[in-house]
Amino acid sequence: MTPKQQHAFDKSAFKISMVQHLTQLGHAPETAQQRDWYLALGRALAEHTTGDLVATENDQAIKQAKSVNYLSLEFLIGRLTGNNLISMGLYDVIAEAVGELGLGLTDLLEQERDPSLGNGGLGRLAACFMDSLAAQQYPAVGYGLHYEYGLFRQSFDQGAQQEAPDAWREPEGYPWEVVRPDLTQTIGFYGHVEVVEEAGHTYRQWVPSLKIQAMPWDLPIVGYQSNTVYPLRLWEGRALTPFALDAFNAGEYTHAQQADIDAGNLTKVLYPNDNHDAGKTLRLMQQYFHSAASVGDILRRHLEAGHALAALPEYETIQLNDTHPTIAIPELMRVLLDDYRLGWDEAWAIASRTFAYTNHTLLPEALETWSESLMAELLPRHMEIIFEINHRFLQDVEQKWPGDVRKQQVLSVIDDQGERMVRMANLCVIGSYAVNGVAALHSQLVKRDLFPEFDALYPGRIQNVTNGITPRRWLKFCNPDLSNLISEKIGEQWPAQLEQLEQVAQYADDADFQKTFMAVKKRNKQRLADWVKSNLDITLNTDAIFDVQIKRLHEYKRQHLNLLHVISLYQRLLNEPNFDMAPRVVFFAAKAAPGYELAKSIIFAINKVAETINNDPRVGDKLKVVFIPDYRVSMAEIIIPAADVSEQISMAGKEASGTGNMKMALNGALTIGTMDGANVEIREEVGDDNIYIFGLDVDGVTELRQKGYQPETAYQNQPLLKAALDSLLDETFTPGQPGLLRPVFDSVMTSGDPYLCLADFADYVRAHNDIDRDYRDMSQWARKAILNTALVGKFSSDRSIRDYVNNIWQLKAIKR
Ligand code: Z16
Repeated sequence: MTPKQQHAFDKSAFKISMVQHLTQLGHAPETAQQRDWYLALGRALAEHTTGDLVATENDQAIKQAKSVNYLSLEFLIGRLTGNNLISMGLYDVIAEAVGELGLGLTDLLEQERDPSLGNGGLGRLAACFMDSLAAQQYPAVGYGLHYEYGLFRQSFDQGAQQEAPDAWREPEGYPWEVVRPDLTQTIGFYGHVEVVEEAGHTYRQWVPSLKIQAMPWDLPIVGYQSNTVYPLRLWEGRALTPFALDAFNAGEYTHAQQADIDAGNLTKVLYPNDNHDAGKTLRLMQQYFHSAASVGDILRRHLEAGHALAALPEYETIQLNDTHPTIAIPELMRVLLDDYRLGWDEAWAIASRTFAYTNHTLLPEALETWSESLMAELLPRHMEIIFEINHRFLQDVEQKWPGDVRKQQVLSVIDDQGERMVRMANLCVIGSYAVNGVAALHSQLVKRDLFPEFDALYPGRIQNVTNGITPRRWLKFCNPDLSNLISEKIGEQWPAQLEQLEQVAQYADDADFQKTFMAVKKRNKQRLADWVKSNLDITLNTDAIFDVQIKRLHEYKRQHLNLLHVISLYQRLLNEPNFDMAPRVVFFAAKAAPGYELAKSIIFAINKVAETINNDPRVGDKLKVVFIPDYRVSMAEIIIPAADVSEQISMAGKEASGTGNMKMALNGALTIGTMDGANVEIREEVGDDNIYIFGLDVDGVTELRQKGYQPETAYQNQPLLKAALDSLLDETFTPGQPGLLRPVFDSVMTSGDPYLCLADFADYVRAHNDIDRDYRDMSQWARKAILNTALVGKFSSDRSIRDYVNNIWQLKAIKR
C-alpha cells in the first residue's frame, strides 16, 4: 500500500469486515476466542492482498516484461500476518482497529502457526528472495509444493528428540491462501513411450500409466510499501476422479500401485532432510510433479500473453533452487519436442537459455543422484531425453579434450561406477545458462573443487551471488525497538535501502547512543528470558552473555564443538578456584533429521549437559545452557534480537554460506566463527576487530589432512579437552547411566573426528576468552555491536536479488 492509500484506509470499514469474517467462521464477537479473531483478521486482510495479487497477475506491463520463476521444493516463509501488515504499511492502524475491538494485535499474531514448508537455510532463502523480488518489483512467481504437513514439530522426552506431524493448516485452513482450481493440471507417471507417425515424420509420445492432478494454492507475497503482490504458487497432489481412472490400462495401473503410492500421498509431507539426499521414490515423484506443473504453468502464461514459443528465454527465466527441480529441464525438452514438435536444436536453444541453477552445497552426501533404472521406470521419456542430452554433451567434451576418458567420466550425466546413477548437478550445469554458488568462498570452491572441468569447458558460466536476508522480517518486524532507534538517527528509508545503515557507524563511539543501543538489546534479552521462564521454567540473568547457536543439527556445523566448550567452562568453574568468567547463557536450537542418529545423539547430549549444569547450585547463574525446542521462523524472531554472540563454527569449506550469521550480525550480535561461507564476507564488512575468527581455514584443513590427522594427539595434549571428552563417558551428565553419551565421544575419538573439532578446540577456547574479556568493557562491546548492525547492509536480500537481476536474469522492475 502506498502512503496515499494508507491514508485512505478505512478503519471502521475494516472492523466491520473483521466481524463479518468472524460470523462466517461461525462465531459471535461476544464469545469468540483469540484464535477466531486471528482468523477473521487474516481473512479480512487477505481480501486486500488477493485483490492486488489478481491485479498484478493481469497487469499488461508485467505480461509484456520478463519474469523470473523461482522453482524450489521449499519455501520457509514463516507467519505472514505480521509481515504483511508491515509491507502494507498497516501495522499501526490495524493495531488501533483491533484495540478498538477490545483485542491486542500482538496476542492475535501469536495465534498464527508457522507455515514451515522448508528445512532450513535453502527454504528460508527462497522466502527472503520472494520478499525482495516483490519489494523491488521485479516480476516473479514462486513455485513450490503445498505440503499438507510441513517440517515436523520437535519436543524432548527426557532429552531425546520426539517428532510430531505439523498440521499447519488445521483445522480451519490458512487464512492467507487462495485456491486456484482453474489452473489445475494433470501430471503423468510411469507407463511407456510410443512412436507415432505423422506426415512422414516420427515422433515419440509418452503414455503415462498413473495420472495425478496438480491444483495450485497461491500465497500473496506483498511488496514492501507497494501494491505489487506476486504469487507463491504451491501445487497440491489430488486423485483424479474415479471416472477418469477407468481410462487406464488395467495392467499398468496395478503396476503403479505396486510402488505403494497414490495421489493422496504425493504432497502429504515435506522430506525432513537438510543437506542430505535420501533417494526415496516418493521424493522423486514430488520433484517431477513440482517441475511438470510449474513448467506447464509457465508455458501457459507465456502463450496466453501472446508470445512465441521460441521467445521463451526473452520472457521467462527459471531459477532452479539446488538440484531438487532439475527434472524441469528434460520436462521442458519433452514438451517442446513431443507436444509442440520442435526439432532438437530448436528445443535445446530454448531450454538451455531458460534455466539457471544455484548450488548450495559441496557435501558429497547432499549431491543428488537418482538410479537410472528408477528414473527409466517412473519417467521413461525423460530418461531417453537425458541420454540424448548426455550423448550430445559428451561429443562436445570429445571435441574439447579428444580421447580424454577421465574427463568423459567425471563430466558425464551418468555415473557408471557401480549401479548406474543420474547426476542431477551435472545435468543442471549442462542445461543452464548460468550457475552460481551462494557466497564468495563457496563459489570459488565450486569452481576449484566441485566443477573444475565444467569451469574450463564453459568459462564464465559459474558465478557468485552472495546470499542475503530480508531486512523487513529480520530487523524491522522482529526488532521494533532497534528499528525505531535506527530510524530516529537516519530516517525511515533503511528497510528498503539497507546500505544506509552505514550512517549508524558515526554513533558507534557516542556514549548516549551506546547506552540506548544496549538498553534495547537488554529488553530483547528480557523478552527471550521471559519466554524461557514461562515455557521451560529456567530463570536467566539478562546481564549474562547470550551466546547463540541456532541452525539445523549437523555434524559439519559442529554443535558438539560448542558443547565441549560449555563442558570445559563448567569444569573450570568447579575445579579452578581463581577462574573468573562473565556470566553466560548458551542457547541452542536445532532440529535433527529423524533418521540422522548422530545428530540426535548430539541433541540428547546437549540436553543432558544442560540439565546437570542448570541444576548444579555451585554454578549459580554464572552458566546456563538452554536448548529451545521446535526451532522455527517465529522462534528465530524472538532469539535473534536477543543474541550477543552468534556461533558460526562449521569446519572451513563445509557451510556454503549461512544466513543466520547475517541475521544475528544485523541485530547487533558479534560473530564467533571460522573462515567459512559468508563469515568471510561478514569479516570483510565489519572489520577484524568486530568479529572473533578462529580455527583452520580451507587451506589449513587440507594441510592437516595431508599430514595425517590424529584426534588422539589433541586429546592427550590438552587437559581441558581431555577432561571434557572423558566426562561424556562417565556419570557426570547421566547419573546412574554411564555411557549414554558415548556416541558423541566416539564421533570424534573413534570415527576420526571428520570435521576436526579437536583440531580447532584450543583456538575456539581462545576466541571465547577474547569475547569474555571484551564483554566486560560494556562501552567497547557496545561499539562493536553497533558497528555490526551498521556495516552489514551488504547482506540484504535486496542486494542479492539485484545481483541475480543484473548478472543472470536481466529483468526490469515494473513499478505499479
Ligand atoms: C540447505 O538448507 C542448504 C544447502 C543444501 O544443499 C540443502 C539444504 Cl536443504 C543450505 C546451506 O547449507 C547453507 O550454507 C546456505 O546458507 C543455505 O542453504 C542457503 O544457500
